[in-house]
Amino acid sequence: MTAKTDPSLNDLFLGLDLSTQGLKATVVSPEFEVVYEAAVNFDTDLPGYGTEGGAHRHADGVTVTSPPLMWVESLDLLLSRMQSDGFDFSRVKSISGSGQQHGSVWLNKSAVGALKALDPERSLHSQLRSIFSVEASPIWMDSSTRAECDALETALGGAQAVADLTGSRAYERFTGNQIARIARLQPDAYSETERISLVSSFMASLLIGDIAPIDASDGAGMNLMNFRDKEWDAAAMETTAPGLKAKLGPLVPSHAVVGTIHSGYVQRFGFDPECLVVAFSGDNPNSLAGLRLQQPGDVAISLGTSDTLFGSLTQAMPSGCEGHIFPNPVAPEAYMAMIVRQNGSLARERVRDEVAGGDWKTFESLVESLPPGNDGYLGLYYFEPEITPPVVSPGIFRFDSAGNSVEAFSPAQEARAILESQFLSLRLHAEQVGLRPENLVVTGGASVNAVILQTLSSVFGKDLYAAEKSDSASLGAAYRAVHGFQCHAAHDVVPFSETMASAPAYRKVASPDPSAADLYTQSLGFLNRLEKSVTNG
Ligand code: 5FX
Repeated sequence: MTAKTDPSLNDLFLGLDLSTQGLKATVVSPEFEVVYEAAVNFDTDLPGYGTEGGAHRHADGVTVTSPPLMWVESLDLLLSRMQSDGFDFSRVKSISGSGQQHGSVWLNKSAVGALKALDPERSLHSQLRSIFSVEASPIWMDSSTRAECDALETALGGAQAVADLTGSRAYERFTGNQIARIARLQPDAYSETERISLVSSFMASLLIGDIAPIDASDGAGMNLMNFRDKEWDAAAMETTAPGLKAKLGPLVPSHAVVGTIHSGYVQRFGFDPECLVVAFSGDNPNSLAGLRLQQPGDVAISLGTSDTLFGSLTQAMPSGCEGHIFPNPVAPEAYMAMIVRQNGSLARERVRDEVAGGDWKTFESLVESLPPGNDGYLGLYYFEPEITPPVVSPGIFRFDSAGNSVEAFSPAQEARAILESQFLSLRLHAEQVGLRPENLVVTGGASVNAVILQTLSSVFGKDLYAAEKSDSASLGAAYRAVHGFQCHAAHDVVPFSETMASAPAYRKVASPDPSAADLYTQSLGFLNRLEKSVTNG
């Protein structure tokens, strides 16, 4: 890195993450030390909006929305809290951010004027309450658009064709399908809409006081963008809604600077007037940066309510059945692929409760009492409908080594079976979208459990490293703020590995059992056949 692009020691970089449940700030120093954090919880800090988990679940059981004005007010509240803490905004060189993917913010003709005219003497939400043409923003949990997904796949030549074009088959939560539904059901609101932002680009808009462009990584979560050339696709747009291109505006690379902070924040909070705002992006692309996945083969597994696996790759293999391909937010020539398994921690905890009375130590002893491979017994545990592989009707399916159905497992077989089948399934589907981990990082709540880590490492046949912080999206936004700042100074794309060169190394938490590696590799085909026999994919 040239000295010109290096930040000075006094500088700070701010990452914001607007998740489903709240808004979080993470501030890092140029050495990547987290020096400050603050958060707002939508339900408890802004109870007037009446959200549960940050969202409104509608009576039809499929529509899920959030009020965009709540997101505006949360920014006011977060910055005010930082001010009360004595946070020195003048040291912030750049800001970037993360937003829950797929959600949309619908702005009417008054929005640009209101954003430009922000008055530091008044709260943001009092000035921006009438800029929305749709006051309930559909978010990623919404699954009301099956008809629109079918229409898109029919128009473009099927699920694989949509995936080949946009990186994912048509998904209910993807923004284009949400737009198609609103355009059909609320035509007046659609025609009053001047611009449609993503949650991420909307938050950047609040900071620059103008409409910020959508970045290509989050743009790929819309089923509207050609994920290879990073341009809106004319056929997808035409099928989705009339005159859509003008309402979406341009796309920019994720490292692009989209503006400087609006003067209202300079006057009210003491920001440096030259503080840069780097394009905001989706939470998963930000997590990729937050977990420092820098080269093909770097893969992260987040063990949470749902288990997510994502990584960087150069050859994209979009699938009409599963997974998503997005442009990589920190390496414009590369991609990221992502697999989501709905039955994650809650499924593990449910089996633990049944076989070990809720005690992890007992569960661990049960798993360890049987050899890797479970003597050929394999179980598939879908307590909830599953995304990968697609399972509509929940159920549990147990098999012996010949693939015959088995009524029940012993507690030890059950304990080992759930871990092995979950992790084998992650590996199988990752390989099917071209992700073959070389360096494996684990994060999320379950990443403190030794037997889970050991099994994960053995199933993938790789050493396993742990990220020290679990909120990788806001941390990734702060890292991207540094990266965008450096790219801007260099007038070029600075390799993210150079940006992160001085970041501390990860801690190794497990090594694979050498006796198990071949066994697990051979089990992948068996698992694939069993999954296909019980799923819809
Ligand atoms: C990704 O495709 C998702 O729908 C979720 O991970 C959301 O981004 C959560 F915010």
